[in-house]
Amino acid sequence: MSRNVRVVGVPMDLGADRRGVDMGPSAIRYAGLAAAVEETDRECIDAGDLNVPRPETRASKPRPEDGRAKYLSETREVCASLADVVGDTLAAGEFPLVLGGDHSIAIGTVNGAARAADVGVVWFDAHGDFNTPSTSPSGNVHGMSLAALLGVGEFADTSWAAAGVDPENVALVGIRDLDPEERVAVRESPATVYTMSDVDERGLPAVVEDALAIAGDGTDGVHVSLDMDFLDPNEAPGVGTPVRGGATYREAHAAMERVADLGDDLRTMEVVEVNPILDSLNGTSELAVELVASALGKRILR
Ligand code: 4U7
Ligand code: MN
Ligand code: MN
Ligand code: MN
Repeated sequence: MSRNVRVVGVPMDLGADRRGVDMGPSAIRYAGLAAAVEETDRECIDAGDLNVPRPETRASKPRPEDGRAKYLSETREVCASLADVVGDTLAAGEFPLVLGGDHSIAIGTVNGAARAADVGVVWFDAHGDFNTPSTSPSGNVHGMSLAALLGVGEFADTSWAAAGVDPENVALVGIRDLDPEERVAVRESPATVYTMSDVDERGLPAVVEDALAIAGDGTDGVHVSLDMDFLDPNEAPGVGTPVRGGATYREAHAAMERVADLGDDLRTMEVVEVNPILDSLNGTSELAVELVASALGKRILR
C-alpha cells in the first residue's frame, strides 16, 4: 500500500458528553503524525479539518426533533461532508486517514468508503457502539455509530445504513463494556464480537487475524476504526470513556502490524476518541501516531 495519505480532521464532540475530543485532530498532528506517515514512504497531504458546529454557537439544548439521540441533525450533516471527502479521496487514488473527534464520525468515514466498493469493518474498541436511540443510556451518538451503520433497530432503512455494510463482514475487537440492551443487540447481530476474554485466551494477534479475515471475506477491502479506548487506560489515559482491562502497548502494536499485512486491502482508517484535556502530556496522541505508523507498515527493523 503505497498510496499517498490524505489526513482529514473532524473536530467533532457532539456525539459525546465530555468535551475535549474536538481537540483530538490538533493533538494527533502535534504528536508528529505527518513525519511518522512519511517514514512509511508515503506522502502525507493534510486536508485540514472539516467544519463542525461549535457547542457554544448552537441552541443550548439538543433539538427535540432528534429525540433521544443528541445532536443527530448536526451529526448527520458532518457525516455527510465527511463521506464526500473520503469518497473523493479514494476516487483520487489516495488513502483517507480520518482523525476524530468522537466515534460518531465513523458513520461518515464508512459511508464514504462504501461508495465505490464493498467494505468490511474491524472495530477496535472497549465498547460495542451498538446502542440505538431507544436503548442508549446516555443519548450520545458515539455509542450508537456501529448500530447506525448496520441498520440496527430504529436505524433500519436510514441513509446511514445505506452504506450497505454486511454485518457478516464486521468484527469488533477488545470489547469489555456493553450496556444491557446493547449486549442483546450485539448477540443478535451477525457481526462477530471478540471480547477481552477472547484476547486473554487466544492472544491478540490471532484474534485480529480472524477479525481481518471476516472483514475481508468477499469484500473489496477493509475499514479499520480505532477507538483509542481499545487500549488500557494506563497506556491511553486521554480518552473520554476509559475502561480498565484493555490492550497493552505491545498488543496494540501487534494488532496494527497485522492490519498492515492487509496491504492494499486496507482501504481507510480512522483514529477516534482522543481527549487531550484528560491526557497526560499528549501521550495518548503520541501513541495514536505510533499505531497509525504500524498500521501503515512501519516495523522495528525498517
Ligand atoms: B465510544 C455508552 F453508556 N455505552 O452508549 C453509551 F457506557 O465511541 C458508552 O466507544 C459509549 O467511546 C462509548 O453512552 C462510545 C455508555
Ligand atoms: Mn467507540
Ligand atoms: Mn469506546
Ligand atoms: Mn470513548
